[in-house]
Amino acid sequence: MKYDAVVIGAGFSGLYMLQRLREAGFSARVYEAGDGVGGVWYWNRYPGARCDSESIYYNYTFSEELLQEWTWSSRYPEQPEILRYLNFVADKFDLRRDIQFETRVTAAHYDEENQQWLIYLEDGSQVSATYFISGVGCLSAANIPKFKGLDQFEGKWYHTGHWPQHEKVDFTGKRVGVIGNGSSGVQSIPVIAQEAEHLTVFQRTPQYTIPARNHPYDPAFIKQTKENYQQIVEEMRNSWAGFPIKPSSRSAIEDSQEVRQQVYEEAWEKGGFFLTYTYNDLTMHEESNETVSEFIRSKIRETVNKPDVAEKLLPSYYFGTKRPILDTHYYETYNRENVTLIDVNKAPIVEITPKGLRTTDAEYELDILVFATGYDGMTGPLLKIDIRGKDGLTLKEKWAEGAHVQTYLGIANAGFPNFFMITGPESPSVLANMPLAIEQHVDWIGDCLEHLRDRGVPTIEATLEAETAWSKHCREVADATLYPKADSWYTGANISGKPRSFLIYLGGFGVYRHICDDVAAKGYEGFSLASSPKTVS
Ligand code: N01
Repeated sequence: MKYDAVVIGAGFSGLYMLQRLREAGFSARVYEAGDGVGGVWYWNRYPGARCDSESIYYNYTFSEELLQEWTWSSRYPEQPEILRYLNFVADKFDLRRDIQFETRVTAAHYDEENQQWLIYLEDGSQVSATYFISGVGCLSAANIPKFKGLDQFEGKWYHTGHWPQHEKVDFTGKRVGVIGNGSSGVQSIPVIAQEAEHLTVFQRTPQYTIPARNHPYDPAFIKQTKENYQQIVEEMRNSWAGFPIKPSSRSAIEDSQEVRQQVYEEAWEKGGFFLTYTYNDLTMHEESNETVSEFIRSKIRETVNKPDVAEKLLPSYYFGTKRPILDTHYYETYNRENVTLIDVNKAPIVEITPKGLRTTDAEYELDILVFATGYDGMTGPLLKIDIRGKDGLTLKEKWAEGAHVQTYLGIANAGFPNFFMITGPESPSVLANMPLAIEQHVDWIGDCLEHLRDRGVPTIEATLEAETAWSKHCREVADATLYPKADSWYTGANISGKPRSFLIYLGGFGVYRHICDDVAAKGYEGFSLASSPKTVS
């Protein structure tokens, strides 16, 4: 079977890409490993999973009708509601008929002679397509640390990103262990603590988290938002992170201690990510960062009753340089009698035993173990697929070749014609409002394919020069900030053996959008538009 385009994944990316391709008259097929749409919102069903972008902005904006028809219940809705939204979208645009579920793409090889991609599926079948588009997401390759003895564990264990789809995990009366306290751990720990007989949290690095202060939406607010959506969307598109929030023009150290305290207190009371917007240099300068980092540490000391537990929860990295986290009663959870916090930085995990988990200090008996240990971010999901470009070069080899992974605009790769990544490495997406960032990529790719078709151009490929320059620019922008200093999935430091590299464009979503538009306006500057595999214009 031959399609114009094959897309992997039926999450936010794959669904809109399919819709955009169809609207432009391309034939397309989406392959999805799960048995339903939703992507991360299909897989992440752990207790407490919810959105941490305000829902009124965390949706598609391409259809005014859709914006008007869908109404979010609250500021940060839970996973089932977001999954319902994506199902609603799939139904509204009749997307399912072009999606093949329970089908994993194992390989995609570029057939240079015929200028097409050969796509191999897990069931052994194969299809071909002119364009190969990845919508695999940035956080879909689970990181399950290789602890000795996991296969001997007599209890049940789960990773937050692969939570059982059709059965409820019952923690009642159980001794539960959670390893990890990133966004997934921080969301699930308070909920599991309410149900479990006892919860032991194994923490390696303390994290800063901010109260979400979720609340149902007032119907008057929803009405006003819907009436003004086009203006809001315009603001989102031109902003740093894809939200209609005006950035501060002040440095944190321009204000006196008293004024700063008041600014931080107000943002803390509002909840959500307002704290990150209080000053313009929090992730730029150590001195400014220390003011907000210390403010959150003071809140932890205030909230947690036992000083020794509070002490263990105090983070020391620069706030904001790991992905900021929103919580609902996270620090308060450590005041419960049935919750114990273990510092595995001091006493590392040695092994999983048949009865539980052993650190260098003690053994903890557990019935259920939850890995909230995150993901091999950005490159991980792509490298799980055997992707081969020209001359049989694999993506793995290409990205291992130089000192750094490099891409052009986070969308394309030299040596891989007609292959597009939605929210790939070196795009700003993971620091932006994800659905909006996805829409921007999908629209850009859709426009590009129409451009090629209208001009009879069979292939497009990023040039090595453009890719190298983009990658260098990304690193220069990042190096002017504090971000690369943190050990996180942003830098790849969370995966043992993964080369350290900061793979996010930090120039801002609005700026990036203009760069991409400019590239297109200049006839796809930095790309080779070829009339045959060997000809480069
Ligand atoms: O993963 P993480 P996550 N031994 O990498 C620990 C998005 N998201 O799934 O910090 C012991 O942040 C690790 O410790 P350390 C969001 O973008 C969004 O929580 O490396 N501990 C850390 O505590 C987020 O950033 C939402 O020292 C080990 C934790 O596991 C991203 O997904 C909700 C360990 C991993 O934290 C990933 O979040 C959830 C080991 N060997 C997620 N290995 C929304 O709200 C790892 N850890 C939309």
